Amino acid sequence: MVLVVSEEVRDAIDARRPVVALESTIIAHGLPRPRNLQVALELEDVVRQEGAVPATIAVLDGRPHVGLDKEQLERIANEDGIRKLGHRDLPLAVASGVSGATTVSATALLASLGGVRVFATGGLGGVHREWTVTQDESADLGLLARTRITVVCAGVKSILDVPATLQRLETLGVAVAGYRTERFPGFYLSDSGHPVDWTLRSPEEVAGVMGAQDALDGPESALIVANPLPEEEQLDPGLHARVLADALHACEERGIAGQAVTPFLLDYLVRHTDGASLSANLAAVRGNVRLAGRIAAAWAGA
Ligand code: PSU
Ligand code: MN
Repeated sequence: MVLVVSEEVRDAIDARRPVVALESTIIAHGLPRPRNLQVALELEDVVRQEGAVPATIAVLDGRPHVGLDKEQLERIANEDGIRKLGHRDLPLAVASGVSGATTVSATALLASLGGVRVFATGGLGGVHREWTVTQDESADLGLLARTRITVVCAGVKSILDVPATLQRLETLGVAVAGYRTERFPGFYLSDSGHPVDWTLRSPEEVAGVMGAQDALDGPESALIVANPLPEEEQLDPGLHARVLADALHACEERGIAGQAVTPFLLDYLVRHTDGASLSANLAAVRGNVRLAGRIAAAWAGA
């Protein structure tokens, strides 16, 4: 088995204690140094405060890890040349012995292989604007259509075409529920402007849906729990609209494509909002990680 599950995570899974998977792309490619390491440690702490075990996921020297120690987290945060790995990159990274941070798609796959059912992130990837020209749709969506995992997120990144992404999730058969909201969250914004069909109001209700997924035994698809950040912590919507328009323009002008698009846009927003988008991003991730801890606890008790 190439997968390395840390002893703490393995013990928790064996004893049916709560575990929350965390992605590493946000650490290596989504946040500036040295803030990224502080955040990585803080997120693990939030999971622990909820009585769950954190399992940050990454590939180190060709070995996929579920659960990192402090030294390993430091490598992901500070080493140069840490690649960005979607799920399709995993065999290539393993065979060539490289180190990389995992996106939502690779994290969800490794978490599920390691026996972890609950996963927290900031915002999912999805269908990019200009999709008709670039065909850029994050591999996150296809993987979530094939993986039985519960993902707590603040919706999909607002740099995307949100209604097209919601449509793709419907087509792919991925369950989506708002957490205590009838509106689909907008990542940096509490409300993307689009409704959700289902609303769940407690960790126990989420665990109930997870149980129903297993009982129905349909396709191995995910459950997306869309958790909005509180309105008082969101990015100013006017500022968001203005800077995002500039960011998309700059991206096109510089001919940025493929895997580089998402990190470029997120970084552009941080730099042109005086860090306000970073605060909103972190607030969203923190809230998602906390909720994921509670859901994992409810699931372990179910
Ligand atoms: N959410 C964040 N920051 C990030 C990402 C999500 O707050 O950096 C990452 C996730 O790992 C997600 C990836 O899976 O961006 C999507 O990239 P792409 O569009 O290239 O699939
Ligand atoms: Mn992409």
